[in-house]
Amino acid sequence: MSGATLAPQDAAVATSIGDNSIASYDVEAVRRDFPILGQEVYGKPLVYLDNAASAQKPAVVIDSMRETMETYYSNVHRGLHRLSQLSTDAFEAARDKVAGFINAESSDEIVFLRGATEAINLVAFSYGRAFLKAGDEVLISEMEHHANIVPWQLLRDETGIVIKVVPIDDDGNLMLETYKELLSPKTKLVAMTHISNALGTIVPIKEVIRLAHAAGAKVLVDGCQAGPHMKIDVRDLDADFYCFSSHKVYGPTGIGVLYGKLDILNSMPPHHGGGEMIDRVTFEKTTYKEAPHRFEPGTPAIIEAIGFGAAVDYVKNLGQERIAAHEHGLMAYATERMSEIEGVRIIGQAQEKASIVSFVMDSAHAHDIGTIIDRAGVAVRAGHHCAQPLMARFEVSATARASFGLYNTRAEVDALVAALYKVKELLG
Ligand code: C6P
Repeated sequence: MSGATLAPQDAAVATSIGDNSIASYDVEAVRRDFPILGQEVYGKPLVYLDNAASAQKPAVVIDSMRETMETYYSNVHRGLHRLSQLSTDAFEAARDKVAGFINAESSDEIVFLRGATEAINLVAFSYGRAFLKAGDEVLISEMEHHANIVPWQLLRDETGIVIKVVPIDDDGNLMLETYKELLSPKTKLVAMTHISNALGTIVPIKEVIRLAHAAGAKVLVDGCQAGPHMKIDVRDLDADFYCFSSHKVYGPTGIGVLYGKLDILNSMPPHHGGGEMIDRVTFEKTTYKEAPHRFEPGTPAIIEAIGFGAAVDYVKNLGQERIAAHEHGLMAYATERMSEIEGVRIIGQAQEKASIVSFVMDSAHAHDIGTIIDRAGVAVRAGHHCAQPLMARFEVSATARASFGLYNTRAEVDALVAALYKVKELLG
C-alpha cells in the first residue's frame, strides 16, 4: 500500500466526506490483494456486490491457510510433538488477534464457534436455559436476521420466556423511545443486531446497551454485519456478548466468534460435551475447563481460525476508519445514482447506514433483477435475506441487495446502475 495514489473516483469520496485520512486509500492496490476479483463472468468483469452474504478472501488469508497445511498442521492442545505445539501456538495467536480486533480485555473471552448463528444459539441454550425462566422477557428488534429470532423462539417453547419486538420506523431507524418503554424489570436480555443485513441501518448500540444495563438486562449484540465495516470496541460498548462470523470479514467459512465477558462465560454451563472442554471425567461426574475451552469441545476449526486471524490483521492494517469512509462513499454514490432510476425504490434510508443498498423495482421481481444483472457480471443477493419479518414490515416479499466491501469501486457502482437500466429496458 506504500506509494499509493489517489484514484479519481476516490478523490471524490475523500472530498465528499471531508476526511483526508482516506486520501491514501488505493482501492486498485487493495483489489490486487484479492485473486478472485480479476476474473470475468459471462465475458464481463466480475462486479462482486454480495459482500453482506460473504466477502472474498485476500491472498494473505489464503496463504496463511496453505502455509499451515503445508508446513506445520497438526491437532491442537493435545500433542507434545513439535507440529502440535506450532499449530497450537498459531491457533491461540489467532484468538489473540481476534481479541485485539474487538478490544476484548482477555483472549479467554473469545470463543471460537462455527459462526454467528452458532454463537447466538450458544447464548440462547447455555445462558438462556441457565438464567432465564418463564415470564422473563427477551427484547429483539424488528430487523433481526432469523439467526437472532429463531433461537429465542426455540427457547421460548422450552422455557416460557416472552419475546418482545422493538419496532423500526419507515426509514428503518430503530424506535428508541418505544425501546425505552418496552424495557422493564422483566427484561433479562436484549439481543440486537449492530447493523441490519437487509437495510444497512446502524443501530445506536452503545445507547441500547446503556439503557438495557440501566434496566438490569444483559445484552447480546449480533455484530455479523458490523465486523467488516466499523471498528468494534466491546469494552467501550460494554457489550455482555458480541458475535460475528469470519467469512464476512474476509476470512474463511466455518469459523466465527462469540465474545463474552469472562465472568458471565464462566457462569454458563457448556452447551455441548466432548473432549477438550473437560477438566476431569469419571462415570459419575465431569468437571469443566474455564472459558473459552468449555465451549469448544472436539477438534476445532484449526486452519480456519488461523485464516480468521490473518483476515482481521488484514482489515486492521488497512484501517477500519478508512475502510468505513471508502464504503460510505460508495453507498452514498450508489444511493444517489439509483434514486435517479424511475421505478427503483430503496428500502431502508436510516440516518446512520453502512454499506448496504436494498431495493425493489416496479417492473421486476427481486429475483428477476438478480438474474438479469448477473448476466452483466454484477453479483447481488435477491430474496428475503433471512429477515422475513422485516420484509413483512415493508410489505415486500423480497428485495435486491447491493452490499459493498473494501475492494469495490465507483466504476462498479456505475456497472450496477447500467445493469439496472438494462432490467428496465427488458421488463418495462
Ligand atoms: N447474513 C446475508 O446474506 P452466519 O450464517 O452464521 O455466518 O451469519 C448469520 C447472520 C447473523 N446475523 C446477521 C446480521 C447476518 O447478516 C447473518 C448472515 C447473510 O445477509 C447470510 S443469510
